[in-house]
Amino acid sequence: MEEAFEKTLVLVKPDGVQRKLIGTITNRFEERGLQLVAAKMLLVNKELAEKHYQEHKGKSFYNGLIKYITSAPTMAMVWAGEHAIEAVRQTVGKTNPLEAAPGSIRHDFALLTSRNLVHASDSVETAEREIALWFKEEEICEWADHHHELIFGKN
Ligand code: 3AN
Repeated sequence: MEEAFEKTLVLVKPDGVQRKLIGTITNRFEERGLQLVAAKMLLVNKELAEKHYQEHKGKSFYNGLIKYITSAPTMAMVWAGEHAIEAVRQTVGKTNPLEAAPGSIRHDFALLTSRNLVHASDSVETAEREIALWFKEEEICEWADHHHELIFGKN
């Protein structure tokens, strides 16, 4: 596998915030070795919601999705690490919680696609677009992870 230090956007959506799962969800990524480089809580406005979910415009669940993501605060984060995009998607689990692997967040804490707790970028291009949409450059805190060699060391 090619080495790739990546950043990815993660949202704990309103269901995750309301159910007090921010700590549990954040813990999964920290324990796996990923690095938190940005975080903020915000009440998402319609404009941001529509830009974020632009690829779903016109789908049957689109209006409900926009209504939901704007209904209560969301916790937005940027996580970094080698292959962070794939690793985070794996820890989050498949879109439908009933198909998500045991041990993934969506399997362990959710039952429905429409309330699947977390969003995570699905490609390098999407991650770049989404991070730029949610965070200003100065809100990203690059910091040296002293565990780097223990987590990403190569033999
Ligand atoms: P993922 O979040 O796993 O990348 P997407 O991008 O297909 O999945 O969907 C974005 C979000 O839209 C999902 N997290 C979910 O909240 C909602 N969604 C997707 N498909 C459906 C559906 N069939 N019914 C209701 N909500 C859906």
